[in-house]
Amino acid sequence: MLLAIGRWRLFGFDTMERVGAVSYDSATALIVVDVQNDFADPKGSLYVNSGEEVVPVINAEIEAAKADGGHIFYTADWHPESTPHFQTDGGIWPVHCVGDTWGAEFHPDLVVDGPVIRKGTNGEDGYSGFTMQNPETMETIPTRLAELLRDRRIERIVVVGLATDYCVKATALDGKTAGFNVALMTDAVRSVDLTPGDGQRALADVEAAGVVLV
Ligand code: VGL
Ligand code: ZN
Repeated sequence: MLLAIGRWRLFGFDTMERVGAVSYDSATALIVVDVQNDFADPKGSLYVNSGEEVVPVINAEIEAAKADGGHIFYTADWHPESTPHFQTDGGIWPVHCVGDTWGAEFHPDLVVDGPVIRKGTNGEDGYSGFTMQNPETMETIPTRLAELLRDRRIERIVVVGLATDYCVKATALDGKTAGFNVALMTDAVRSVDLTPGDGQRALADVEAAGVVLV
């Protein structure tokens, strides 16, 4: 296990450290990545093993963030019916999170209370909550997330959700690139594991990039 308990000081919480846990304040945001039915419900088309287990863990973080004046943002995978992201159009994924369908809805038990950033509404592709790619030109297009965070003077982000090896990883890495301090809660993520070990490798990759594992 890649649990890094007690390393929170690295993340810039010198005065409010809680060992192995996150403290929130007005400069800190929880980023809840893609906790949607297609990933988090066993009936979902791209069900992430044990995906539903993150919901109560994330709800507890949402309550902690709210209690301490932190911010909460949500991302949602939001695809058109046809996209190069899907196997049906040459991609690698089963059809999932098609906009305005049950699969794209947040898990019914997730507490949703904050801005939602939908990725791919204009047919863009990509995993990160911060950036998307135009599938034809491969041009990188920012989402609204970095701007919304900077508008609120947020310096630190805590990334949780689905899936560790795709959207969680990409969001954490892009958060670092955008200049935020980034933490990832390892008990609040689950992985697709197309190849066994992908989730663990993703955690090692983000840690190597300076993301603090909590
Ligand atoms: C994701 C695969 C395809 C994710 C999205 O949210 O991690 N994974 N689309
Ligand atoms: Zn997707």
